[in-house]
Amino acid sequence: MSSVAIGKEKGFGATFWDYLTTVDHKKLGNMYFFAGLLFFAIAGLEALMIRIQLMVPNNDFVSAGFYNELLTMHGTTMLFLAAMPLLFGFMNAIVPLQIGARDVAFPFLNSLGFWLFFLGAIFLHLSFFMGGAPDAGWTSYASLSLYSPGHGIDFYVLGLQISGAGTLISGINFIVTIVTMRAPGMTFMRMPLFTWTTLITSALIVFAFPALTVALFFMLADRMFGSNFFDHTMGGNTVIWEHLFWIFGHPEVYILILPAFGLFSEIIPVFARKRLFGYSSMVFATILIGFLGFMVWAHHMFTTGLGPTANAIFAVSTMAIAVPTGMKVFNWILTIWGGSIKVTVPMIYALGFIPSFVAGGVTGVMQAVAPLDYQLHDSYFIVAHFHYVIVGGIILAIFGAAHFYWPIMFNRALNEKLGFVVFWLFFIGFHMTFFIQHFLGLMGMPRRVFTYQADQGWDLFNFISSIGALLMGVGVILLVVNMFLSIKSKPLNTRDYWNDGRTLEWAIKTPVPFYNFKQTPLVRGYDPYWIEKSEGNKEGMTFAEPIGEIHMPNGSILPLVMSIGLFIASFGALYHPDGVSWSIPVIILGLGITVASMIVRSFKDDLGFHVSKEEVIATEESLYGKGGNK
Ligand code: HEM
Ligand SMILES: [Cu+2]
Repeated sequence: MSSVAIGKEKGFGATFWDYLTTVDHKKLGNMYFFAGLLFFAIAGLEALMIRIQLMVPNNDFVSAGFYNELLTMHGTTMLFLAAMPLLFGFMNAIVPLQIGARDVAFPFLNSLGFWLFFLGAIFLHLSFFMGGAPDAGWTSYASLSLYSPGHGIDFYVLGLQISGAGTLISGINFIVTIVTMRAPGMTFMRMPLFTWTTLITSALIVFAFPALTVALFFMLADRMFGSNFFDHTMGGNTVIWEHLFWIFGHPEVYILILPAFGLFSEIIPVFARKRLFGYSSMVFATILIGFLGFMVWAHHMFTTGLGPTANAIFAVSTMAIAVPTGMKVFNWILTIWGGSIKVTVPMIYALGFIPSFVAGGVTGVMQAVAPLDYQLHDSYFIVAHFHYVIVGGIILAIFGAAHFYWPIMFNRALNEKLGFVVFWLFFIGFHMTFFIQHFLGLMGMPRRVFTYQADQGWDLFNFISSIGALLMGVGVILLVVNMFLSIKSKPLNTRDYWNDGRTLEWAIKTPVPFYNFKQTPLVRGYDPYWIEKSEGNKEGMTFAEPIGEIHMPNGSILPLVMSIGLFIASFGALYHPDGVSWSIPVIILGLGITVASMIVRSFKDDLGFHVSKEEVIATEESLYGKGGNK
């Protein structure tokens, strides 16, 4: 058995090499979380710079060109490199525990998915230091991005291709994990909602990301090899980019919001101390949202001239999504209704989420009315809308879930008092920043402008909006302080930290051993841990097998090496059109490294390692003392 096992599983205790070679879903979950947090901080800083620039009219805090780069990188980073990895952090850390598994189906691929995401993100951010970041908006419409000078857009195309491949791999991994690795008795209609939303989200990833991959390849070919997919002067069609982008782009927002919904469906029953209301309808609503999410993309293109018939169809399909979403909102409210509410930090995020998200959802239905959208399109009303659903939905879920799952992920707790301070700073700041933007939009302020003339009625509202953004910034800084303070805090070494856990992840004593469960649990119903607790079962679990030998995968450096190869090759591709002599050798070197490590992997007879019964007992005692995980 490798030395990684006994005694090293103490939250932050692993070595740097362990993190470079790990295939353990728990460690990868923590890595996704902190990498996502890093890019959230960077994109948050970009948002603050945007708001400082717009704080007063005719401002020159940043130039027009740099503003376009800030705006583009803020949106792109927040969606692809912050919100998604943060959610992948929770999916990796929690879903295998929720279904009673020892890891995901493809641990090696899981590591590859992480490193492709991370190196793709680094590649994109190097653009700031190598001639300028992409500047055509996160949507990178071809009518602008095709002709954008410099390599900014090429960094966007190649960076998102690499990180997108990582996301696709993760999506496939979670589908196979959830379908094939559930513990005995964990039928689909006994799965926790976070597992369900992870499954549907992964299916959306598998169907949506290929559209983006194809669009990015067309953009690459047009910019680097002179093809004309989107160049209308050469017979191409710039609207095709918009269709391809939004066939991916709208499902992308559900790829983000569904796991957030899932997190709140875990948090609310625990602190209402009541079973989730309408479980089956919640599952049905999740599937329906996922399905309808693919039928609405052209609501981003009502003003593109698709014609009244197409607009009407997409208007109706967009409004239809409000029905299953509304079902979820009522189920959360009815779960709280009549419950004995414990207002902890995770719960106050849930209580803040419901009205905030509904406000964002309602303006979404307004914009679905195509004639009204002619008025609102590309105005600050739109900016306000999507920040209400994104920040009011996804970010509040991520912050609440950080408090909720920190005990399981790091065997420590975040400070509750500081947690409430962060919530109110961020919550008040959020509404101050974006509520007023609805009115800026109704008063005609367009989005994506780096400044504006004075005395158009926009001055005060922009000032208030910027103050709100600063408040959010202070809130996020204090949240990060809380996280780092927890490192120094006393390890919890406990089970069911919130005392009212209902699902399997709360049945394991922290720190969670590298093999998760010493014996595979037997699931006897929905909310399995709650069932065991209510029957007074001290172990917290009924086991499907006696204690015995466990098989686990070995770590490997190869996923990182494979990703580094693609990272290197991308530089060659990026500068090839400039006619530099070193581009082809660099492409060959990079692809060579990737292919070579794939060959090494396929020939290396790595069947993992065995953990004997004695070693399992020894690990339990080393983690929890005599008597182990009781
Ligand atoms: C945390 C505080 C945030 C602030 C203060 C903020 C502020 C802004 C502002 C002012 C704009 C509009 C700029 C313009 O049109 O000229 C913008 C655009 C955008 N934001 Fe945020 N934002 C925040 C968080 C987020 C989050 C969490 C996400 C997504 C996860 C996000 C995604 C976007 C996107 C996609 C755009 C559109 C960019 C474009 O037009 O290409 N923002 N943000
Ligand atoms: Cu949409």
